[in-house]
Amino acid sequence: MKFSLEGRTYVIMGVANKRSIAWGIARSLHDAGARLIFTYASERFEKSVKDLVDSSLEEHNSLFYECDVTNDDAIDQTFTAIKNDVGVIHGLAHCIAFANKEELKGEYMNASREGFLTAHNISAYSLTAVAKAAKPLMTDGGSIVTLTYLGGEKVVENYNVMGVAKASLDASMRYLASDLGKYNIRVNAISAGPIRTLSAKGVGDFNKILKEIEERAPLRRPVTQEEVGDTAYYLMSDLSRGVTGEIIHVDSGFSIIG
Ligand code: NDP
Ligand code: KAL
Repeated sequence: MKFSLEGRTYVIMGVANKRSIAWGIARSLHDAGARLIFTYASERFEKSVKDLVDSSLEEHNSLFYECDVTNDDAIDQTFTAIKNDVGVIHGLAHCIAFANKEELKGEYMNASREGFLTAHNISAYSLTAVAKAAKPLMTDGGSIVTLTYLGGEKVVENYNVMGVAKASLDASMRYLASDLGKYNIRVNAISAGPIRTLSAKGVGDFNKILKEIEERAPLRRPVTQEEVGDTAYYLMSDLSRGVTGEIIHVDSGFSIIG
């Protein structure tokens, strides 16, 4: 039996489909009894997210809001609507990243100014923007969790501008943890190993990356959305009440191998 999250409400940002890491987090929090609020980038994803939730989560009382994180007004409107509809939230999962496809191959040096700014805007600044908007709703304290990748700490082929954006995301997470700790709001990141999601599709040679995990990671296998979901559950629950500003690697141990 899980440590119960009954009576608690969590915002999940970044469910695209059933393969999304955000969906692994949603299921884990739902299993622990939490109420969930889903946000998606545009109206065109509303039906697919609602259908997925309705068909997969038993006895849910989830709410749904559109929120394009590049738009400050949209962020304000979303969190104002959530405040009006539920009042208090206890945590937020930020599972959002984007870079233009052409930036995700070849040499980092060729990054364009526009591509660099797009990746940083959506993948890094958005955490700060949503943390600021969510803070007034976390009156009982809270836990903010973001998703990062090893490519922000070490050079990983093809990850390029997204690696630089993840380094910015990691630093943003630590500065936010420092700012928000006095309100009993914790901020942490999960560094996930490679998982085949819509974002991972068509970028780099994913099979080659997974093969290296199978050969070299201590656990000799890739991680799953469920495993990342359960670590997010730990970070959202009081089990992790003394943990903030931390990156937890859920990657079969790959990051320790030189
Ligand atoms: P998904 O493709 O399932 O999710 C990416 C999400 O980002 C989508 O839901 C997409 O929303 C959302 N998004 C993109 N742009 C915007 C925007 N402007 N406003 C709001 N939402 C936006 O991929 P993952 O589950 O793999 O990615 C989730 C997180 O996990 C990312 O931060 C990623 O970097 C990280 N990660 C992934 C790993 C992997 O191997 N898959 C490894 C380590 C980290 P929409 O579909 O509505 O456009
Ligand atoms: C080294 C790895 C191999 C892949 C290289 C780069 C991966 C970058 C991730 C980034 C989030 C992918 C994109 O932005 C894809 C985008 O250009 C096109 N896709 C889309 O627009 C789809 C439809 C939407 C849903 O995607 C988004 N993101 O909105 C990294 C691997 C091993 C690990 C991964 C995949 C890490 C990660 O950060 O996702």
